[in-house]
Order: sequence, then C-alpha cells, then structure tokens
Amino acid sequence: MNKQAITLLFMLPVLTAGAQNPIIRGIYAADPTARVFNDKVYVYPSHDIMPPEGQRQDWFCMADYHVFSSENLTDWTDHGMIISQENVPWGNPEGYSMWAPDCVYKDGKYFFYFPDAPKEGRGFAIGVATADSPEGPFVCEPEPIKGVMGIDPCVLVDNDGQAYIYWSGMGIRGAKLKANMKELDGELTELRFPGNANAQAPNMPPILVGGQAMEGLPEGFKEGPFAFRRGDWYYLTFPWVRGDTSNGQNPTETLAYSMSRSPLGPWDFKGIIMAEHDNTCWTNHHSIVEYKGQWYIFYHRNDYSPSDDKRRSARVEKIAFNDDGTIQEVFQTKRGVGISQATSVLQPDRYSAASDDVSVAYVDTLDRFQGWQVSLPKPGSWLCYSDVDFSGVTKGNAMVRVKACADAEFSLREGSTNTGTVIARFKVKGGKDASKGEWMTLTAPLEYTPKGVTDLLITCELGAVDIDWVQF
Ligand code: FUB
Repeated sequence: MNKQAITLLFMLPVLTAGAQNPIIRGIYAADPTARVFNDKVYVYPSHDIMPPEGQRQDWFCMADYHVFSSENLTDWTDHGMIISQENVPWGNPEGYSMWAPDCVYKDGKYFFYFPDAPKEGRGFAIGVATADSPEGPFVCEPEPIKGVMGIDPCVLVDNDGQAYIYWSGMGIRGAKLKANMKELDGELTELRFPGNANAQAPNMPPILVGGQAMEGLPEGFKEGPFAFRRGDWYYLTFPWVRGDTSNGQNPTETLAYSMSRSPLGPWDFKGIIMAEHDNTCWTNHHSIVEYKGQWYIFYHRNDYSPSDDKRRSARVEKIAFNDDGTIQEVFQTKRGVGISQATSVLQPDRYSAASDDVSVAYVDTLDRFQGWQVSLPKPGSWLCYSDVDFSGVTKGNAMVRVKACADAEFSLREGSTNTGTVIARFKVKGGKDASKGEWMTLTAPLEYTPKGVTDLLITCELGAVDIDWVQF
C-alpha cells in the first residue's frame, strides 16, 4: 500500500469537554458536520489554528481534521487527528486549506469528504478518504474527485442508496455520485475562466466541472450547503448573506433553507433558520441531524476568539419542524443542549435564563479556553441553568468556585424563576475571609437534594458575586 496514501493516526488523545456551548474546548472547531453512527453523534469539524509565520494572519488556517463523538451531546471525546495536510497525496502540504468536511456511511464504509488546496493549480479540490470506523484510520484516495472544484462538500445518501454530493463553487452545485462514492455520475463540462485568470496560469489544464447549479435559491452570497431528507421532503440548507452594506443591513451570514420533493431540486426557498450572529463573526456553518427522536442544529461562532472571526467554535441547539415541514427559527444560546450531571462541573455562565443585570466575562482573557465566569451584581440577581440530573448526587454538600470583593450571600435552588426550594446557601464573609477579588472554592451542606432532572437556579441575596463553576 502506498505509504503516502495512508492516513496516520499520529495521536489518540481521548479527552472530554464537559461543556455546553461551545461544545468543544481546548482547540478551535469550526464548520461542525454532525452525523449519527452506531448510536453516537460524531462531529467532523474543521480545525482552525493560529496562522504560522509566513501565512496570512487574518485568514482561515487549517492543517488537519479531528473527529469528536458524544452520546449525551454534553461530553465530547476527541478521537484525535484523522487527516493532516501532509498526508493528502494530491494536496499542498503547506496549504492550510482543510476547510469544512463531511463524513457519511455506505455499505460498511465511512467516506470522509474534505476540501484542500491541490499541489498543482489554484483554488480548492475535494478529496475522499475511507475508513472502516467513523473514527478512522482514514485512507486518502490518490486524486481528488474529478469535476468538483470548490469547498464545503456535503453528501446525502438517499433511502434507495443513491448518494448525492453538494458543494460550494460558483454558487451551490449538486450531482449524483457513482456507487463507489468517489466519482461524479454524469458529464463534466469545461470551465472557461472569465477575465485574465488563464493569463495568470497559462499552463493550467482546462478545468472540468460536473453536476448542476441548484435552482431556486435566493440572491446573495451562499456557501456551506447541507442537504438532508426528512420524510418526503429534501432540505438544502446553507449560510446566506441577506444583508446589503449599501442599505445598512448586516452583511454577514445567516443560516437559510429551501425545500424540494427531489434531491437535486428545483428548490423552493423558505427563509431563515438562524439569524446573523450578534457580533462581527462573518461566517456561520452548520449541519442538521436527528438523534434519539430530537433534531439538532450544529453551527459555529467565534466564542473563544472574539476579536478574530477566523478562529471559531462549534455549538449545538435543538431544532423543530412545523407540520408542513418548514423549519422553526432557532436562536443561539450559551446553554446548548443535553442534560448535565449535577456531579460534573457545571458552567452557570451557560445559563438558559437570567435577570437583565447578569453578565458574562472570560475567566482569563489570556487563556480563553478556560471559559467564562458569570456575575450576579446585586441582591435579586438570578440565573437558571436548565436540565441538571441530580440522581447521581451522593455527597451531602455543594461546591462553588467564586470571587467577591466584599460580603456576599447567594443560594443554589431548584427551579427556573427567582424563587425555588433552597438546595444550599453560601456566604462570603468580609474581613480576612473575603476572597478580595481572588478565586476561591467554597463548600456548603445540602439542605435539600432534588430528585432526577430539574433546573438549577442561582440567586444573589447580598452584595455581588462572580461564579466560575458549581458542582454537587
Ligand atoms: O471554515 C472555512 C470556511 O468558512 C468554510 O468552508 C465556510 O463554510 C466558512 O465557514
């Protein structure tokens, strides 16, 4: 076997990220494609890194892919690197262009589709790597898929076994795949470059393009297609810039969708799934998947990198459909989804509801992967963290990591509004016991232990307090 064609698993660190949104911490994980394999959710993101010297510093920079999995959508295991730019036989080993990927299962094999910069020529090609397990090892095909020039591949395997590939390049295109999943099924046509592109690369061979442009999509920039089937409806969903700088609208990406009765359209545009980010993060990129009877949307945002929107992190929310198949608009939350175990480290900054005065800040602005703290600034401030499972609690106390500059009192309660049965009460004393603005861990006895899954409420009764985490 060609050594170069073997995708090496350089390391297999298994670490869990017990967080809500963002779901993956420790590395940047953008463009999350979620798939259900073997009763688990696997996420195949692209992996943003800080550009090394010599690379454009304000642009995307990706040198490899990792895969993550979870059974509860709360704890994510990193299965390590599955493909690196040095191991793609046709790729530029210093291209740093491993943009949004996809992975699907067919006939006993896992097919991983990924964009990369080719060794020869310009732009992006899309390659395939195969494996016997969703975690790899993946073996790259020696050549990219002929006729696919672009980024953001998505593959839909229909109920009859026919697979379709969609990608972004000169709009959004789609095509049938052959049964081998590695070639387009259909004619390729020669692409003529407008302007002087051929003059810049006079020896470039003619470029062949396959598939067809997807019809019925709205005007405006579109990329990142994600196609799926639900019942008899096909959905083509995509990041879409509806804004127009000239009339003051937000010119960044929404997530939008179209529906059709046929996998390659024509499509009927239906509108927005998720509005633009409320910050300056230009991209969004998503996938939609059903897991244990609930549909979820995975997307990204620059949570750990607020002043650089090319380092992004994956998030997840629940998504719902109307009776006519249309999709209900989804709002971004820090809480995300999944039941949190009371015995794990809970991050109340990912609250599901809070009084208006509650605010969130990084614990350490020099190491943003440490996450956030939440501030309850005055008596009456409160927040609710939904869906905590208390069934595993055996200890008779609760722990919190807090800081306060003066006397403060706060309670952990059961419920979702600013009243609720007290579980534990905490006091930060003034004088020599005060944390004086330094983090400290406090313990308090449980006055009451909730049963099963319920909401956790934190209320401030005296002074002001910053909270990093809570654990029972
Ligand atoms: O991550 C690089 C590119 O940004 C993706 O391929 C696009 O979809 C956008 O998210």
